[in-house]
Amino acid sequence: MRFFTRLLLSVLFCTCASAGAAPASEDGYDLWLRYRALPAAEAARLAPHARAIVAPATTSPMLDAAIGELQRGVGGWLGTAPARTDEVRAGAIVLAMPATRGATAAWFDGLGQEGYRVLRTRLEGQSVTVIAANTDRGLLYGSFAYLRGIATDGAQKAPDLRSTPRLPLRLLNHWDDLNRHVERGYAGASIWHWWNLPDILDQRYTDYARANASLGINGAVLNNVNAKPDILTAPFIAKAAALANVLRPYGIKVYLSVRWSTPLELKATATADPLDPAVAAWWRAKSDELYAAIPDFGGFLVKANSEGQPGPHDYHRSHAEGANMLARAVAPHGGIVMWRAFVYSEDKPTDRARQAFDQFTPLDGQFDKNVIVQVKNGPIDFQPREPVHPLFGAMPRTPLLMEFQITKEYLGFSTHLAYLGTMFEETLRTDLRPGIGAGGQAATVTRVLDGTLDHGQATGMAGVANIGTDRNWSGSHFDQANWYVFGRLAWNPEAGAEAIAREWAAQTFSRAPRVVDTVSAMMMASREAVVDYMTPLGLHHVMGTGHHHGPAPWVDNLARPDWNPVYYHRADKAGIGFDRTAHGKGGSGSAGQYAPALARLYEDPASTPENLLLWFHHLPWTYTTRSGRPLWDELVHRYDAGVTAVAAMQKQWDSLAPYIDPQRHADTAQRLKVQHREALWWRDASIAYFQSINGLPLPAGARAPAQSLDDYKALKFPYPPGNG
Ligand code: BDP
Repeated sequence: MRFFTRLLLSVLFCTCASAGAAPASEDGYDLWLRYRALPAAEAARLAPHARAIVAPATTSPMLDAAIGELQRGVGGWLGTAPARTDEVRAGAIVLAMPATRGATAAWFDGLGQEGYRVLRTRLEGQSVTVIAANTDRGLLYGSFAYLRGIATDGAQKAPDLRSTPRLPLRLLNHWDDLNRHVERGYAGASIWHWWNLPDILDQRYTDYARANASLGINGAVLNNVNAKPDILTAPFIAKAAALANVLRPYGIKVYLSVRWSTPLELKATATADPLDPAVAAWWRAKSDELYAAIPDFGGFLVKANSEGQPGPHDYHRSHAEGANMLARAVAPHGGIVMWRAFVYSEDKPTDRARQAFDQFTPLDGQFDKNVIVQVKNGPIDFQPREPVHPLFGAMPRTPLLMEFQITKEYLGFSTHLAYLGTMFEETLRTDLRPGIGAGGQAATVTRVLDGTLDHGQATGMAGVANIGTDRNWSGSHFDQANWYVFGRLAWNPEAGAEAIAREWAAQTFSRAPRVVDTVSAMMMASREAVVDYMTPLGLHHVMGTGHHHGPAPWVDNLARPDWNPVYYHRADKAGIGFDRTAHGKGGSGSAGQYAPALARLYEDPASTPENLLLWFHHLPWTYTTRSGRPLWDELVHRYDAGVTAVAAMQKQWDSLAPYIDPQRHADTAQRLKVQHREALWWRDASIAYFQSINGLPLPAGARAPAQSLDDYKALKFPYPPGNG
């Protein structure tokens, strides 16, 4: 079809849509890269500036990917994809590198290897849109940024963008098993079809890569941290190599999780002792084999001596000795080792929240250069709210990588709407040395990651993926936003959760201000609502055993004390909360692991942020909180606030029915309904339990739980997703 006929059709279509017809149904597969036909006025603004794509004559897979995406995007919006040419002409989009004829040197200033500049300017006398970068990778990211700009602003302004990533490692961690089960996955099976690989390549692999490249995500750990030895056998290396070939044009490197005892279990060595020469030689040879198959292989991720996984401690060697042995195997190829700090011991009776710090800080300075210690955002385990992990800022001679969990293991799976941007941002913005940066730059977690705090090496962020075979990738439409915000914050940790929510909403649903305002308002309040109805005031780990679905604060019979909710909330007749103040005051001492200025805040209930009160303190039920309410009343008040907030989200979403396509609107409405029911359940079961402990009456006006405590305790959940 000729361009103008198409344009006319899209004009007609869009006029109908704005005249009141409901938007056409969508299944969410396209994520935020929807490129639906633009309304007439917007198409008319864009068309004269997107007539062709001018690209360097030398081609590369990444350059082709960039051009392919520009053609797909502009083609979707206007009806005709701009052709590729090597001649500059008026109204073209020019992909420029420093060698491009007529290019201005200043365009490339400070862009480094990954940055881009997008601007409307003149080249060879013609008015053009330039996407400039020093590398084809920069052009890929610049092309996506150009498309995002139009998707969010409707081509109102001439593009003028410049960005470089703040962190070099922007990685997804897939907890995907080789049988396609996804540990803590709530969006179907693993997208990696290991059985069919390497011969059969699913279109999803390419679309996954496009989505990641649009955010700047540049690495993927393909398999679960609870790894099997098989991943390092020749057939699986060939499968991983096939995936690497699909992901490479989108700038994504492949990494693998490895099991410490692999050579022993594959019967190639008699031990897995890192200091045994045969073990080191095996890992060197295996690395050579990996790099022969995947020349740009990223490296290894290791969960060792954690939750029953083998590790160097089995041979009385330290984490550093173990990590360094692996690091030396990949170093000749430029690979890295990401060694996880998620450890807590089976036989130590000390507070679990302090164990990683206790084990790792003595090792600061002992790791090889290409080892990065990967630390979860908080010291326990991805709870709805945790304080920052005390290791950040405490290992000045060791690069630390942030591990966030995008999949919502503890925040309602993919049923509850919880935007994690605010949670990630809360961690990244935490000032590790409050007061000390006064007048200067605060000692934020971001600055640990970008290396400026201790003048170390810039690292990055890893996000435990929420991606699966569900048609919409993430289980729910709103969970796509958590993948999105992770990627955007990994690129720029200071981009702002709200700004990111708004741009996601505009691309995913509609640019209409009413939609963007309402959707982003829902998102911004959503995580706090979950905290309120699940774990208010610093409570944590009070969810159901194993699957982590629903409330179970009463559980006290698990093998290890620190698996039991009662270990964490410590409620008794007199009070509630975990005393983590100094030993001298009777606490576990973990507040003292923070830098002195932060530790001082946490040592005193009066200066502890109220949202972490019961994380750090055991307080009487009568303790006066900042609202003036006694602690018990405040707790009940928070549970109620959480439920009320979900009801408010339902109303907000209902009000958007005319603006959102029926399929995605109905799906989200159903989930919100379940969320409301489950928020009430959390509230009622928690109140019923704590009341059975403290024997206090409910605060005036508070509604009694709908059922008895025994009813809540009796609930069973066979076959939960993501577990086992
Ligand atoms: C916990 C999960 C468990 C993971 C573990 C980890 O419950 O499935 O294996 O973390 O991070 O959150 O290793």
